[in-house]
Amino acid sequence: MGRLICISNRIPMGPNPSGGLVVALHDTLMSTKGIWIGTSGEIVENPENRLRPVEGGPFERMCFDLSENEQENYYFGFSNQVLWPLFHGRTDIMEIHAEYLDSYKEVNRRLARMLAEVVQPDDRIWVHDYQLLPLAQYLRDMGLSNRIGFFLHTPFPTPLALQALPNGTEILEWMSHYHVVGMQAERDVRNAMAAMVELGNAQELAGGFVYMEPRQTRIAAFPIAIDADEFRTLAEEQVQKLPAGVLKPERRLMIGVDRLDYTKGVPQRFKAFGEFLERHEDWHRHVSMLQISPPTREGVEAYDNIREETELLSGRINGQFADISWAPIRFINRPIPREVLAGLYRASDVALVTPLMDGMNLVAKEFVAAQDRDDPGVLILSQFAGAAEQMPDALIVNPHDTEQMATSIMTALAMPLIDRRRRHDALMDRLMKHDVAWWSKGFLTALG
Ligand code: GDG
Repeated sequence: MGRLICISNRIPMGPNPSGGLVVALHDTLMSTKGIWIGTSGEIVENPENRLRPVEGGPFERMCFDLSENEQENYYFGFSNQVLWPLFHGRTDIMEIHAEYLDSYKEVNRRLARMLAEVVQPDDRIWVHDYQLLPLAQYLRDMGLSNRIGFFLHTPFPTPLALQALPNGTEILEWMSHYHVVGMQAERDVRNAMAAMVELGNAQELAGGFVYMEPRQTRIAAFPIAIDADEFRTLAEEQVQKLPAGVLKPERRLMIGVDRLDYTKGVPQRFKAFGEFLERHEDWHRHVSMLQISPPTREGVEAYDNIREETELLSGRINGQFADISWAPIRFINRPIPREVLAGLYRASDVALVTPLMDGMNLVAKEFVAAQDRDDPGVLILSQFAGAAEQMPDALIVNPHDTEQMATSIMTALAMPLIDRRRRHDALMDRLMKHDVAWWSKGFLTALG
């Protein structure tokens, strides 16, 4: 059998992978013979039209550079100011410009040409995420007939939302060139299927297949996951090593971990905590929230705005409730090493995972995996995270409903051990069965 060629926008250049997609693919490639291809992260004046090998590492990697223009228009432009908001239900903040789309297509075409030089006839190709949707079509244009699959890490929009993008149906045509299109959740499969049929004149067939002349594609859910066993071991080791002062015996800890992104519902979470503190003066000084939010996509206006909004809110809540020995919110805008994160999850009593829309959300899974089975913490999870379909034993909340979230914080903090254990056992059971190996095996089996 040929190799597995995984392609994603970025590949990790350093030795310690972090981030959802990166960790999942790393684990997949460790167990399969394959190559990982993506951009290097370097911006150069005249990018070479050739993939170059990346030295070292446990498996083969190849990369290419982007020009400044491509970074602006393909990456920050069409990928992150059109597709990302569109796929997360934020059509109101899309920035539609013709040069964004042109560059998006051009980078994908350029990548297809470079790939055609290295792909062999029996290789299987696995394309990842919204930055690379047209890749299969351009590879087909170059005459490649390999098995090609696509996995979307974000949600898929409703047919109505898709119409906010001029020529949005082109996305459906791009998708039709893959043998398999993998989604995170059943809701995304339903949206994609509906869009194909209603807007793409396609025909739904049995077994999750859809026919768009002259090809058929399978659309199915493959919920991404983590190596729960490995993460639990890491958390067990690391909780011992947390620096003094992180934990206080008289104080409960709530944790939030999200890239600083407007989809993650951090303002809603802060407001709910403010509401909780209004309601429960007896909890002042006895609970604090640790919010870790490393910045991403800096320079894009919507990201500058979310940073300002969250800084303002956390400042206001701290100003209103803090006293000389306690501040309710610690808001950290830097990345924290993965192993420290694992220890922090385990040391926390409650996790707040409250996105307004999220493909899956691996933080929810990491938090559960990190818990001590004998004294587990409680997961508060948004109904709009893909993870909610698989994690009904979390406390499911609507992040727009501040009062309900404040009540859920109280429920979580007061939850008896027997209930915490019952919920945790149920969540952990599914995490162990449906781990990252199950995810990649499921997709690759479907790809054939
Ligand atoms: C996309 C989709 C989908 C976060 N802060 C730090 C840090 N992280 C790590 C977390 C987790 C990962 O980043 C975030 O993954 P998520 O799944 O929560 O969210 P996205 O980054 O938006 O990922 C998402 C995912 O792709 C996979 O398909 O689940 O829905 O949006 O692993 O732990 N890691 C370190 N320091 C930090 O400060 N080391």
